[in-house]
Amino acid sequence: MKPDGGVHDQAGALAGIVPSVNLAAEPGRMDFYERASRHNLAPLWRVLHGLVTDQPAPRCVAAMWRYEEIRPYLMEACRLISAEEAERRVLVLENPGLPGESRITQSLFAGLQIILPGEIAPAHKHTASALRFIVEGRNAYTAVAGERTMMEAGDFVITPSMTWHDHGNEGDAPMVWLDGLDMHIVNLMCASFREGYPGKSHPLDRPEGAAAAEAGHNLLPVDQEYGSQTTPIFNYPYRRTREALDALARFRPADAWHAYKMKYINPVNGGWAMPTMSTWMQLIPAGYATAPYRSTDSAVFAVVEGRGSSRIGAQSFDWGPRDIFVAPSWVAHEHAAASDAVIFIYSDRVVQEKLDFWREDKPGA
Ligand code: GTQ
Repeated sequence: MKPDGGVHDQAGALAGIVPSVNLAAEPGRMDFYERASRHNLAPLWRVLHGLVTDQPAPRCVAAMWRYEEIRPYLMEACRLISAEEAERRVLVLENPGLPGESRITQSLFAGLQIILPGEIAPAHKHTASALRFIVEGRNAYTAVAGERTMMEAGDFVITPSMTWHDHGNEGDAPMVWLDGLDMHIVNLMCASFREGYPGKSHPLDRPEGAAAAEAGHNLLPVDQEYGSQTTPIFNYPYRRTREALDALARFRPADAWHAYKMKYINPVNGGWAMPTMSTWMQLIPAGYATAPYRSTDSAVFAVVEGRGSSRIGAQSFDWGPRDIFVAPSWVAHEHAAASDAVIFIYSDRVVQEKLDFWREDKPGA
């Protein structure tokens, strides 16, 4: 709901007027507004409180996509268009509060990408960074900047800004992953570039596993310079993430708000793995329920294992493996796990932190 929604409704023809404006005096000002608008001038006082809101006023709403309901649409898309013709055969997860905008939150994109055996999604590069969170399948690769990584369910794979990337499926079953992209942030700043590669696949010039060897073991090549703000690790495999969470849960008590929630980090600087999207993996043990929590970063949740339910504002969602849901900015949410639940999460928190916007709240704490 808009913070000034009630006033909008009452004002009728004077839509846009906020409580600070004397409604009775407005008709006498209309001629001024009209003449000013011809000089590309507009009165701030009519829109001030809608621009500078008392608190976050997300248009994005809580929503869930059940994998078993949407998977048939992915399969149907495969009968209608090839990965090559589509360039990226993706069904966008559109927030119901933002229809037609290709947004799952106001700042972030989410889509499910499907590649069939033998297909290649051709190489391109763009300013937007992408994360891939693997939902289903194995023996498919993504190639980023001349190095391939094979992907499997639960892996978190990164395509940094302006790196050549193509995807291919060398297995015998469909491969599906969740794409998270920051192009809406890029476009807010009008900073987007894109280029297609003049061939299906960009040449490989590094062996598979090179990035993991250089940066995936808490060691970095001495004297190596890093110019990018994105982690040099481009696949965080599920097996190791799961092991870390398991090991943590064996000796630490669960956090009241997060249970066991670990952030993916860039080993070069200890910060978030990506410059525009924060990413986590969360373990909520069977029977555990988290306390209500809210923060200014709207977040996307992708369930890997387990079943449970989440209350987001006034709504409740029952989820299981491969379901995806979204919690808007500043709307309190809490999760209860029926069985050990593992959930991948991404949001724009890293951007908000850099800009000194980010806030969290633990109601009742
Ligand atoms: O794989 O490069 O879902 O460029 C949207 C835009 C995926 C990709 C998307 C993209 C890609």
